[in-house]
Amino acid sequence: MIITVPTKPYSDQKPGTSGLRKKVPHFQQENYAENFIQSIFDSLEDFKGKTLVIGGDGRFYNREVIQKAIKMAAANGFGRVLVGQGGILSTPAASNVIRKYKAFGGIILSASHNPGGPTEDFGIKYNIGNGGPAPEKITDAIYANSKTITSYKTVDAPDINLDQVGNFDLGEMHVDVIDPVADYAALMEQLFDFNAIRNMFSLGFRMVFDAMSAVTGPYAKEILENRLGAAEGTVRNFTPLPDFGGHHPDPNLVHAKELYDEMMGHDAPDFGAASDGDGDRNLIIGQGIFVTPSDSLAILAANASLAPGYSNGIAGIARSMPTSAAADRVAEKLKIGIYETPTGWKFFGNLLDAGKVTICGEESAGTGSSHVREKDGLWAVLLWLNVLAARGESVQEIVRQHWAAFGRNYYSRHDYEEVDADAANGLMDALRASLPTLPGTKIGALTVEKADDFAYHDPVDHSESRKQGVRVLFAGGSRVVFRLSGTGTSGATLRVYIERYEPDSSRHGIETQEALADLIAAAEELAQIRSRTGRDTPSVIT
Ligand code: G16
Repeated sequence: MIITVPTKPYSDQKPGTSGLRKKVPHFQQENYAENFIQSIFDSLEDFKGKTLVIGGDGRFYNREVIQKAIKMAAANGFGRVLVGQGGILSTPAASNVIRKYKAFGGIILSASHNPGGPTEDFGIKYNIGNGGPAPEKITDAIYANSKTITSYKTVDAPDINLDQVGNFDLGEMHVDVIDPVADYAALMEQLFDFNAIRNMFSLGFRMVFDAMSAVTGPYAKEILENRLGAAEGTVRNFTPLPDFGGHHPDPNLVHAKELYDEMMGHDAPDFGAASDGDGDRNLIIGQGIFVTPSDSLAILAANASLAPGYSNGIAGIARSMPTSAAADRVAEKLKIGIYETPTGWKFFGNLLDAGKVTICGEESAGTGSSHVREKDGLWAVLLWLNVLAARGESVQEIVRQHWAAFGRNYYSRHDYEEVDADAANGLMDALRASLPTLPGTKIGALTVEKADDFAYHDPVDHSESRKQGVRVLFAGGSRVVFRLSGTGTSGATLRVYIERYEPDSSRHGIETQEALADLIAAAEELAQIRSRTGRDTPSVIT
């Protein structure tokens, strides 16, 4: 019953920062998803008879592609597929299942924080046996295969019933439909002091978690309300919807504005948090204070040993280059390694596998640890809860004390979305061309000390990744970074990352955009954003 279906290649299946992301109608083109999945399988070796994990964030088209992927896995010779009930597995839960059951790898269907629905976004990515996103060597091979593919293999069989936990046979292959939450919740119980957190809730600690009608709903309900005793109603928007209720499931200050406003208002709960479409990003807000992802990484790293899973300390910290240097100061104090990688969680995998780092984070609302090989939204929320329970202080107190001890890295990201791709590339080319002449240049009161295009040499496999973002570093430790997003699905998104280090605690109460005003002006002068993109203001400021 294995059938070989002739197909023609598509030229645009190059995986981006995190897999292939396109609009749903694009994925619905004839054989588009099948071509990409076959190209993944054709890039892998020695998987016959082995296990593949399949799951997704429940967005529109998830179920259809899961059925295709299961049948293609059977035809290509996998021995077993583990698939989440309802086709659901959050990205960190999928990473955990791959690791726990020693699977060969996994296919995760998600476009993360991008909107979902019949005309919105969809995505497919492949994770390797360590549970993490495939490294560039594999994504390059997938792209190469997608350009020459002539056929794909599938089986002629009815769809698997995804709605019930159970076992099925599909030809020679076994399919296990598994509870998507159980293994993940068990892992969280091992890492954190559930008794202390439960006790904090029982004493009246109030929290709001916005699951944004996306995949973390069932995980957060089970862990926060059922196991930790948070009041019913703590978890909002907990039913995963194929279109996320028409919202962007992006936990930032724009798309989680209601939560932000509530946390800034009178009688705010003690703690507010949210996660994204596929459950790997997080938003952390205390009463009257938003914690930037870069600060959250630094604070979690500094306090991790309060949680049982990290009580022996952490081996090192890794952050993506555009993430602020707040974590570097923690690493210095703890006398542990700090690694600066390109944007993309895949770059942390080698460092984690080699035991060089325990905690990783990115400015793009991602934090995680060696427990899986993906960033993990709910993990970050639980580590915060563990720290709050252990210290008995508010988020605001913990953040302010951290700044007083380490200095404050004022930080903001300005995004210009859906910019004309040629204009965005022209802007980056011009910046790159100006690099040699920038050092010594004065812009207002700022002097450029160094300027480069970030390149990464992986200390474990010695691979090189070039052109990962233009950095302009100013005397005194401030900087602006420019790069184009690798996750957008229409036009180009220019990201401008702005950072100033302020050691003086009497100057830690300034509004962020105000504290960064001269750097924001310098970014405009350096890149000519207005004239090149035709935009007066960023589309999103975080
Ligand atoms: C993905 C990657 C992250 C990256 C983020 C933003 O996150 O996994 O490592 O930081 O995209 O990338 P870019 O700046 O290229 O858009 P997610 O949550 O979308 O999977």
